[in-house]
Amino acid sequence: MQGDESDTGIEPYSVPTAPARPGEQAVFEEWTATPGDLSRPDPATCTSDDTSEHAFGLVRVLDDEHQASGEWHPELSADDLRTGLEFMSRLRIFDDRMMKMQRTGKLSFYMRSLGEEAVAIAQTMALEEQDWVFPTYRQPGAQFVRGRSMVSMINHCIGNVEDNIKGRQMPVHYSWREGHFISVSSPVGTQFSQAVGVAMASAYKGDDQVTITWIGDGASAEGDYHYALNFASVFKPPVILNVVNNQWAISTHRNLATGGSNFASRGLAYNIPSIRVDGNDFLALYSVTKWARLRAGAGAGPTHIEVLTYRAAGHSSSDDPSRYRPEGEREAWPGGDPIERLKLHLIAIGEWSEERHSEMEERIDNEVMAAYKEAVTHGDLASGPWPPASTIFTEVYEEVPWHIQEQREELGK
Ligand SMILES: Cc1ncc(C[n+]2csc(CCOP(=O)(O)OP(=O)(O)O)c2C)c(N)n1
Ligand SMILES: [Mg+2]
Repeated sequence: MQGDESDTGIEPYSVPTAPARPGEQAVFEEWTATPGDLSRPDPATCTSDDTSEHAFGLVRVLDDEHQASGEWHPELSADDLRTGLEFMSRLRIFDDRMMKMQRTGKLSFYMRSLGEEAVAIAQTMALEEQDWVFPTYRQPGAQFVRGRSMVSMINHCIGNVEDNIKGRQMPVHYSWREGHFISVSSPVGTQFSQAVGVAMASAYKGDDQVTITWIGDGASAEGDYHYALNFASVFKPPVILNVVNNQWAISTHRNLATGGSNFASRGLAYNIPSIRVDGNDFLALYSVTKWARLRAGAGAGPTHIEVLTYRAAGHSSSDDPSRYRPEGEREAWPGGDPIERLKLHLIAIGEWSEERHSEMEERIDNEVMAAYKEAVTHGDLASGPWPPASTIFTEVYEEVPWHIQEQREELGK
């Protein structure tokens, strides 16, 4: 859609729209990138210029026949690949069950990672345990990698007495100190600049702690993204900055955030090595993140990554994507499905089977149901018990401000 033309014939503004809406044919640009197209530069000495092809291209390891090749092949063991497959399946099955709980009134709200499971799982697996994780609501999967129990996650989603953050956050806005998993922020984008600040602190203190953070394509249109890139560019802290381009920001198409250009290449303008990666290719995503971790650990500074993927589900339990997306878009996505692709790769190299996969799914589903049953022994949404009302006022301020104190006295808690 174009704005009114002035007398000079110059269009004063343009408002990009989605390429297809309901009732139209789902369209995606064809992917021409194949594994082996792009070299893997030395992480310690790589400059931003060395990554110009990586920022406009696409790092892939898995091909259409589910074989892995190219310089970015991470050479993970079959055990590690099976672990990744299990974590991704766990996240999908957990999400599926929790969404059903939400639909039957047992949870107030829910957000799934459907189609994007590789993002948090592969990328967190590529880190060290001590590294800081600054997620959005679309990376709860990092907690599975770090060993958080499903019972503890469900306690949070229900907001019962065992919720580790005592009902102070919306469901799925997890916070987990033991896993270095920083509280998910409802105002989108804030975590990006905070992550750079924490990475600057790590560098200052000389810790071997790298920070990883993610932002959505939509949220990358906010100032926080640019502040973060500028500070990262100037101070070169050990940080991994990911833009998860899943094509949609609720009902807004990703081209409204970029005007149609790509996300990865924006990092080049900030002199930060920048790479675009197939976000549904577990091996490519692991490999690129490991490379960024090596750079950060070697004192070579930040890496900017565009994770190219597709949000297969609605934005949240409050959303109905059939109102704004064409039918069949998920099937038309050139990157396929991350779980299916890793499963077929493992089968292709003789390390997995459909039978083992079904058994694993059944085992996980039973675990999720058992975890839910255990969680509700600590209280459910409808009848509690919930954290005491006094916790509205505690554990936030070292010294409680007078107006908060006044409100507490008014409530009598
Ligand atoms: C500062 C701010 N503006 C708007 C919102 C409402 N909101 C929540 S999520 C969202 C879309 C974000 O899309 P994107 O960044 O692409 O992430 P995705 O949901 O696709 O992972 C919006 C507009 C918000 N939470 N915070
Ligand atoms: Mg998005």
